[in-house]
Amino acid sequence: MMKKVIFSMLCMCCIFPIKAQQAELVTNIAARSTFSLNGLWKTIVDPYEEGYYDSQRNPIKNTYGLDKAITDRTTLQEYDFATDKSLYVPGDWNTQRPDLFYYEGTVWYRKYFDYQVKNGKRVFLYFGAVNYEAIVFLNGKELGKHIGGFTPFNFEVTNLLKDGENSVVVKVDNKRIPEGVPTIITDWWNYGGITRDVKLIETPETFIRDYYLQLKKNENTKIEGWIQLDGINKNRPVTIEIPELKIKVTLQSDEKGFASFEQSAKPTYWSPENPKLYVVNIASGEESLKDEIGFRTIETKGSKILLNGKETFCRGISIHEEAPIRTGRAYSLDDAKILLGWAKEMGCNFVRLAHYPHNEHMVREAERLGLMVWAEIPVYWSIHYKNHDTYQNAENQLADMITRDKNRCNVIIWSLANETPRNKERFEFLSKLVQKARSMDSSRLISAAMEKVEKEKDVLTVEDDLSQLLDIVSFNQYVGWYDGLPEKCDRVKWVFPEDKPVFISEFGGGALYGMRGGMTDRFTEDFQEDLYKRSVKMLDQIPNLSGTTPWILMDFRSPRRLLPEIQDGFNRKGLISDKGQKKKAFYVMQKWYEELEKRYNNK
Ligand code: GCB
Repeated sequence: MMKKVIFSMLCMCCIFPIKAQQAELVTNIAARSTFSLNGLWKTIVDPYEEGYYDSQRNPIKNTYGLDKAITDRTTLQEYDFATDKSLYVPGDWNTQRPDLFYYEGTVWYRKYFDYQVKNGKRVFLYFGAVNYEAIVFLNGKELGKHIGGFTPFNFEVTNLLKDGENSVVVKVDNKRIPEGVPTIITDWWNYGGITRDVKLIETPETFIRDYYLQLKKNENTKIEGWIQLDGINKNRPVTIEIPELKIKVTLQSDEKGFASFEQSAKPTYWSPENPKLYVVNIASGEESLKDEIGFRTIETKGSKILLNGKETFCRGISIHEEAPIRTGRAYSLDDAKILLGWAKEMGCNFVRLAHYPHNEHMVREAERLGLMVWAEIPVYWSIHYKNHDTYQNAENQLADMITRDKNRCNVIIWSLANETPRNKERFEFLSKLVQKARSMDSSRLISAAMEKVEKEKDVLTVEDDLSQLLDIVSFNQYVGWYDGLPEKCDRVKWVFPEDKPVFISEFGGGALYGMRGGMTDRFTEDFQEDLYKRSVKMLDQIPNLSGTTPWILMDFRSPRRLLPEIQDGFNRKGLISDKGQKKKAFYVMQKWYEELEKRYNNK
């Protein structure tokens, strides 16, 4: 088990990074033998970080991570997990306890679990996500730290687990920091906590840690892939089987546990109309992992996006990872089913999972439902472009997102940033991220949500050097909301010098469900409906337009939205309210997407 050294290096022929801060990421958790640590955890709210630092802010020896119990009353100890309150995991703390609604800082989590140590097994402690910084202890030993609120991480704990009762403690800190990714200002709620599943993963001593299997770019009659084993006995046979395609390949991994292959195949392509997935079995030694994998091609040609060689229009919607109806951070398959079910009802074939990697249920369920995905990292607004650690943090989040989701054929776009101000440092920062994304995955499209400019009165365009590095010209625009009134949509002209697909990654405006009024009365459903009608007409005039993801599917909590009785802490640009009620504009999109579907089917 490696820990605490923060560096990354390239691993053999595969270009996926090894991060030594934690053990390298174990993927496809759903297919593995796991032991859930979800449920109630004991917690201590620790705004001054008493449990970790002394008064001079030096780490203390007697940290809460040691999980000491008060056994006799002569002991002076000023914390006690046993008698303190609990929180449910997975889940944000803000919506579980009224006293934590606005809380930003440290909360300690502690869970006891019984475990039976098994010979010949390795064990990893896995977290789907913790927002924002996690320091993890097992049986009093500090395992390491993870930074970034939306990506998974794991530590090997094989030699630290005890037979019988074990204690895991996590110091979770969601304080916003200027050099963080994201930085201190975002337009979403900074939900704190262990927000996704926690598991122990059991593996054989040598096991299949990761693998890649997709259609080969530009050679769509071949499936290519690689397998990465982890353990002492790495040099051994690995079998890949796709029974429905009658494929069975046996490879010999090299001394580093790596094996790659290419195989001719004629799979039925995955598409929104037919989201075909194939059962894939990968086996080595005593282990066998099952996945469901789809095959498709994705490319751009001039101003078109081609899916399986056919021009496609991405009929999308932006979605935050916000729980439907109950509000709070979404994490479950049920949440995913509701959110994506609404997208399907709107007529979508595409979703933008904004503004950070969503939980794995969202991506996998979207794949089953035939929804293409734009996946993104929280390089949002004004982060610290000159700061090397900020860059490394962003790159780690990107690498972890790609590592987790690289086998999901529905992910067609990795997006690297949202509305970042144009300047030299930002360009260098994002150029490096583009290179990183392409080096890890050259098969998908790379994008970023840029901003529009008005180059002369009513003439709109995108003027951003970054777009030369991207596969599509994607940008957010709020003509009719932040920029004038909806009638402005009727008179503007859009021009795009580059021959690339144009993608509008945000547009829209706010409305409180049920609030009615004139068409120019802000926050009424009538205003929002009119804005959508005019926006759709305007967008229909853009010849290169290849997709849109209006902002946003559902109202979501944001501390920046303070208008009493209307916003009350919610960004109201949802086409659906936080209680699940559809606003009038929802049906404008539904109608337009129905027309677009027909139009593109007839091409
Ligand atoms: C944007 C941001 C998004 C905001 C939205 C808004 O441009 O990308 O995060 O929530 O506008 O509602 O202002």
